[in-house]
Amino acid sequence: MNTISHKKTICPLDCPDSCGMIATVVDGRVTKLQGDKEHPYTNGFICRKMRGYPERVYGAHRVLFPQLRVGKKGEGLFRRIDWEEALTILAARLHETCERYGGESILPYCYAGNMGAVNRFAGFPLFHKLGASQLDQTICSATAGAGWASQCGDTSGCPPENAADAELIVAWGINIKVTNVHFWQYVAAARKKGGRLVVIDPYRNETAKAADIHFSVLPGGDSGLALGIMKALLARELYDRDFIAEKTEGFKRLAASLAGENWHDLVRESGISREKMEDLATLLASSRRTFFRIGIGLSRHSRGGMAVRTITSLAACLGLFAGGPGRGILLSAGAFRGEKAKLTWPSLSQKETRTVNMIHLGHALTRLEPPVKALFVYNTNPLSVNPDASTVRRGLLREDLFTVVHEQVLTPTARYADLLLPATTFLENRDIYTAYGHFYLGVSAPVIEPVGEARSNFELFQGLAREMGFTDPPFMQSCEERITDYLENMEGLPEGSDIQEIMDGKLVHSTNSCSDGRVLETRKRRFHFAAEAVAAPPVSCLTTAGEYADPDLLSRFPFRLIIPPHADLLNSTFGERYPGRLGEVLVHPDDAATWGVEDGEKVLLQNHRGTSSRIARVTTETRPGVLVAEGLFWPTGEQGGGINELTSQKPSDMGGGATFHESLVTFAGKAPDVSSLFG
Ligand SMILES: Nc1nc2c(c(=O)[nH]1)N[C@H]1C(S)=C(S)[C@@H](COP(=O)(O)OP(=O)(O)OC[C@H]3O[C@@H](n4cnc5c(=O)[nH]c(N)nc54)[C@H](O)[C@@H]3O)O[C@H]1N2
Ligand SMILES: Nc1nc2c(c(=O)[nH]1)N[C@H]1C(S)=C(S)[C@@H](COP(=O)(O)OP(=O)(O)OC[C@H]3O[C@@H](n4cnc5c(=O)[nH]c(N)nc54)[C@H](O)[C@@H]3O)O[C@H]1N2
Ligand code: SF4
Ligand SMILES: [Mo]
Repeated sequence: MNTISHKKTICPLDCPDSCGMIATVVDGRVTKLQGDKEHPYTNGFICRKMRGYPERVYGAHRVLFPQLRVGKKGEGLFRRIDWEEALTILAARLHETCERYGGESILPYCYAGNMGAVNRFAGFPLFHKLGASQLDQTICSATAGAGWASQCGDTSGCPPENAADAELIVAWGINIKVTNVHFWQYVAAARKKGGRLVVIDPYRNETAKAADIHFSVLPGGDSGLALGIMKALLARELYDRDFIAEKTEGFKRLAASLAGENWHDLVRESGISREKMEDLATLLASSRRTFFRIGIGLSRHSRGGMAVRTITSLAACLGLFAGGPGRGILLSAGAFRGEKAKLTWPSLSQKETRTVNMIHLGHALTRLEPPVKALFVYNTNPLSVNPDASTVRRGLLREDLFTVVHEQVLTPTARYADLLLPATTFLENRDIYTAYGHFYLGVSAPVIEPVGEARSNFELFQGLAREMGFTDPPFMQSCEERITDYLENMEGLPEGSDIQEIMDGKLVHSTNSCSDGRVLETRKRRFHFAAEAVAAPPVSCLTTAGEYADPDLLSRFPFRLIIPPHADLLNSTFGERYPGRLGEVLVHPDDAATWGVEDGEKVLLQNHRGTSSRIARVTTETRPGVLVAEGLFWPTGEQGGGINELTSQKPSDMGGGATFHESLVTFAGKAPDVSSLFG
């Protein structure tokens, strides 16, 4: 007789939806994952990526035991060792590296493969103790977060549920149907009542295809667009006077600055005509209930922080921060705030050490002085997700670099490991999850025993610290203790919350929610149109377009390339399902005709940083001059590198985030046909 059970768990992936799930376990093996019907936001549904997760847990790509490299770097050939030997080698190597080159020669590199708060930050205490280089985790939301904070302080977003009563939902730089699928239920509910969906995005993505109106803004053009809309609102005095008077500061400065912006520049930079901007202003002003759902995608530009600043300023002009039914603004929930130090333990460090911006990994591994001698990668796949991947690859090839990778599957990065360690999946470990797209928090317990010899990030680092002889209290904590400690005094937890109940799996909704109009009532009570204390320039305005404004590069590489997520991948996770797949690049028919690109043809995209192959899809879904390559697939070497070989280490305007959607490229081996110019 089989033993069958159904256990609750939470999706750990870096996705705003953080779904509640039910795992079916048969004889100790997970056979099925389904959406939890009792989780109000998940509503019984999960995406197709995660429905297939059990195959990943037991699949051929899984790293099952510790291994030492036997082949050349990058070849992916290893021999099996046991954990005892692995920890002995690792502890000795880290001690030796510290002694010979100093703690800063160790670079930890991690991100959000697992969003659980404990496992995500599990290495920080040990690296503080070792005096290692610190990692500035900028790769995703740092720019958008800095843009938001400069205008709105630490105010939370509005709950997505508000959108169900909206007359107008604006999806601004977010592909809801791909990256935030559960939000669609509120769009559908609003539309049932006559509401409309506006999408602002450079290409006709899945969400734009399903929208009522699509504004095809130029990549990096949102500040131009939002400024134009505000200019039109102000000219006709169509703004929320009461809200502006009661809840904001600096409006006059914004008005004066807007008067100085000229329409010609705003139209050129946004790619949207003045008439369309005025129409959109009228539409927004006439809607009593508007909800802005803002994505992170629009911030991956040289003007990314400014894009968020101008859009939040527009939202403030419309009074959306007042919240209420059908009204609101959501970029990132910010629903719960625990003390991060209880996860990372900076008090363990004995001196200040250098900080490396993670998007500069290529530089750090090839040029940084004093050099990085040991790289410890966990919870991330930098060779696929980091900008300027060819420089990262050069770094990983260094013979004098000792690379440790703790992974679930043999990723492109894992192939370069000197020491490869097996990691558990979320089904095999405990953790606590908040979400950036909704307002619930939950703790999940292991659903199955670890597969093979896998160990969680937490277990790995606790074991390694003890192997290295460290007995400070944080290294002696159990996972339960760390979670309980983190939950104490967490902002957003309802008063009188029973921590034990949460530990046992009770789902909690945040009290930071603004559905009753309290959005600006956290610490900093007002919206600041003029943010001089924290950001320059102080008021929203048109700033430089970075690489897209570089005449030298534009002459050689005339296409703007954006690289948004793919529905079948989560960043680079699940790449193992599509070995060698190139992915597509969307090319407008006019460009295809001029450059002689055929639909279905394999094209080599190229710039001064690298090359990457894609299959051309000729379509009006994109604008002329703009190429769209969805997804971070795992192509093999001969086909050119992954798509991030084309992106740059240049940081955005705020927060040190990446400029993933700002690469100029050309088609290698092709030239434009200009014969029509000569009649
Ligand atoms: N299926 C799937 N879901 C995911 C992910 C995934 O890889 N796959 N990734 C997850 C992660 S880590 C994150 S951070 C989120 C990110 O999800 P989003 O917040 O949605 O951000 P992006 O996906 O980068 O881009 C969203 C949209 O922004 C558009 N865009 C690019 N440049 C501009 C611009 O200048 N202006 C405007 N208006 N739009 C622009 C892109 O074309 C894209 O359609 O999604 C998460 N969810
Ligand atoms: N061109 C371009 N590049 C991008 C983006 C883009 O839009 N365009 N998006 C960027 C964004 S938003 C982000 S957030 C980053 C994401 O970058 P990453 O955080 O690297 O995300 P993933 O590609 O999902 O890789 C996570 C890896 O962690 C592993 N993993 C999962 N759980 C665990 C665990 O518990 N322990 C250990 N040790 N490993 C685990 C997974 O197997 C997976 O290989 O990529 C960025 N890169
Ligand atoms: S990836 Fe997102 S939508 Fe899919 S199950 Fe996880 S949280 Fe839900
Ligand atoms: Mo992200």
